[in-house]
Amino acid sequence: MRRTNGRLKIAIQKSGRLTDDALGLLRGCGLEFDIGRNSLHAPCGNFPLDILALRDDDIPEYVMDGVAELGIVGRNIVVEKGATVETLAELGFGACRLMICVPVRSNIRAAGDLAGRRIATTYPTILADYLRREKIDCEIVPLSGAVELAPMLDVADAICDLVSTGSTARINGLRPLETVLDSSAVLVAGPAAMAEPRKRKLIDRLLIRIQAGLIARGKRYVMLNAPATAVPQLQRIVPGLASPTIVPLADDGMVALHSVVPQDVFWDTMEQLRDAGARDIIVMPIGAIIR
Ligand code: PRT
Ligand code: ZN
Repeated sequence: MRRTNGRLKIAIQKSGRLTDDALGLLRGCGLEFDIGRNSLHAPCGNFPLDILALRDDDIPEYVMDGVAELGIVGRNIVVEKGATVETLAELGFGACRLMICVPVRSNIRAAGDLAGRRIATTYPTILADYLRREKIDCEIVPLSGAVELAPMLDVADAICDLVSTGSTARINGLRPLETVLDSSAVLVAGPAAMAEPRKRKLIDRLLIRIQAGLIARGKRYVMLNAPATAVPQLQRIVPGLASPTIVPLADDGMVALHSVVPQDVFWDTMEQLRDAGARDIIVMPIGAIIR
């Protein structure tokens, strides 16, 4: 049994694509901590949580083994490592796809054409599972980096690597063929921590904060004034206004209407709201929605 001081540890990526978003997520939960570029450990001052900064590849195993109770890491790494951890939340950043790409001029047009070919990847486990599922028999060339160069160096006929914008593949003369896995950053917990009531309670407290931030993301608090007679039409324009707070104004026949609305829906419908009689429209960001 590991020694415990009653605090949780959360492992995040030390320095990489997920670092800023992971720190932003924790700060958005009201956690106060001081973490420098080179620090590996930062205690939170106002919550019993310590932040560990690690290489992303090590996070699933550390969480599985209970070195840290929680981790923020790409789903791609969790699946590749085969870690027995529980996914508590999808965090809405670090989105990418693990894709098989082939040289632009390749005669490989569909997944079936990969039979008998070589695919270079840093994700041999996920790729092997995919090929088994799809009943495609080909050789996996495991590499530790610079996978995009493999076809040019004639080390492989195709690659299987992460793609987000697709520009790296394009620059290296590759075109996407098949998606093997959709990924984004996830919050994971270790089985031992989830089974221990005191830790579980702390995890649940933190999770409520994280989910409150996730629910609020992309939503805005909208306040507007309108003639009471216009309310049904306003509700038709913005379905999110289905159960708004409506307060009568001193001006006869006018009401103030308050509601939470998805940001994109609001901007798409703003002109229609004005045409329907809405005035003095105020849009405010929301920090958290606690359900
Ligand atoms: O040092 P450490 O081991 O911690 O970091 P790392 O270098 O292994 O990981 P890092 O920081 O590159 O990525 C961390 C995580 O971000 C990944 O595990 C994914 O979950 C997620 N992520 C999201 C990505 C990408 N998008 C991504 N585009 N990880 C890597 N890439 C690479 C990809 O490998 C390719 O080289 O970016 C290139 C393609 O990008 P596009 O935009 O040109 O398609
Ligand atoms: Zn890594």
